[in-house]
Amino acid sequence: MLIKKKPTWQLSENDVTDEALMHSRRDFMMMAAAVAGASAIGGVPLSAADERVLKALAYKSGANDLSREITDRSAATGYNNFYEFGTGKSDPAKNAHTMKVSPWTVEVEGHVEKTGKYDLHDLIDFNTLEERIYRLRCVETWSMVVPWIGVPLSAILSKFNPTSNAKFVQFETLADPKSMPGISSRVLSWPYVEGLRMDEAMNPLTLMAVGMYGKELPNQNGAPMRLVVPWKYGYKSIKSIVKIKFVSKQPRTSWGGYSNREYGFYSNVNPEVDHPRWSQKTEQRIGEFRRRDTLMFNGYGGEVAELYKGMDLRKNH
Ligand SMILES: Nc1nc2c(c(=O)[nH]1)N[C@H]1C(S)=C(S)[C@@H](COP(=O)(O)O)O[C@H]1N2
Ligand SMILES: [Mo]
Repeated sequence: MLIKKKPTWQLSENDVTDEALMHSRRDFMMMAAAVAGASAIGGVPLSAADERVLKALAYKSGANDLSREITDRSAATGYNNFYEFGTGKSDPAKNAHTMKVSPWTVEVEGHVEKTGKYDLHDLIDFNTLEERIYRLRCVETWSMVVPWIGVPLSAILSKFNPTSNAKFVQFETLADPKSMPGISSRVLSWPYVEGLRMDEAMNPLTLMAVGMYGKELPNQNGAPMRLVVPWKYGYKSIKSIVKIKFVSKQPRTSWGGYSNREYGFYSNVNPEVDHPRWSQKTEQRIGEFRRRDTLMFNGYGGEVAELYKGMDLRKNH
């Protein structure tokens, strides 16, 4: 008999809702409801529309191991990698407010039937937002646990009807020299690009996030939409996406261009494969002093190990 394992982000049915958390999240829920066209909710508590959004977000806290380990919001929004705004960890929080995130247009190209330019709200159904508590692990050995809000990437990609030639998908970040002081530096190639194999992109764990901690994404975390690919190193989770391109060959990535030896295309979290400049066996949660053992696939092996069956994970690092 095939026993389907419960995904790690799915919380059990009898979890209790935490009132306090729920209230701090009202702003975002209201925004989501407003986007969904329910304009009559202003100030009226728990209208039908409000309730619907609340249900869609399915807030259940204190439920699994990860929710007990949630990183302080101030750490997750104040210690960032977003090189377009500088290479220092506090640069993005300082500089990213200059990026204009509304309106936001995304260009869809390549091997799909429905290429074109889409508004953010055509891509994401704000009625179906989910909260998922995921670990994020930077290649630089720090990690954090964040309550992300978003939709499965598969729900977005399938809208465009990919053809059988679409084997990989490439994503591109906004590159605006006026609002992004970091792109005058040649540290990476701009625009920032990343890619996934089609089956990785369609895996139910892969999330297109529009919010975190019950609110819209702060600019420094990749507003208005960014990927979260929890079994891969953080740099695969590309921010502020303006282009999605369906391609037949493994696409170029910005970090691969920086050093292919250090940053492979797959970039699965793997304690057994050292980064050329440091060991990846342990990691440190932001805000903790002790080091933890790094988990294969960042702890999501039950859901994704299958994708790499038969591949040499040292070669395909
Ligand atoms: N466009 C863009 N996306 C990016 C980056 C970047 O520099 N530019 N940095 C990546 C890296 S290295 C990490 S670890 C994560 C960090 O996400 P966070 O700042 O939300 O923690 O974003 C990733 N996405
Ligand atoms: Mo990173």
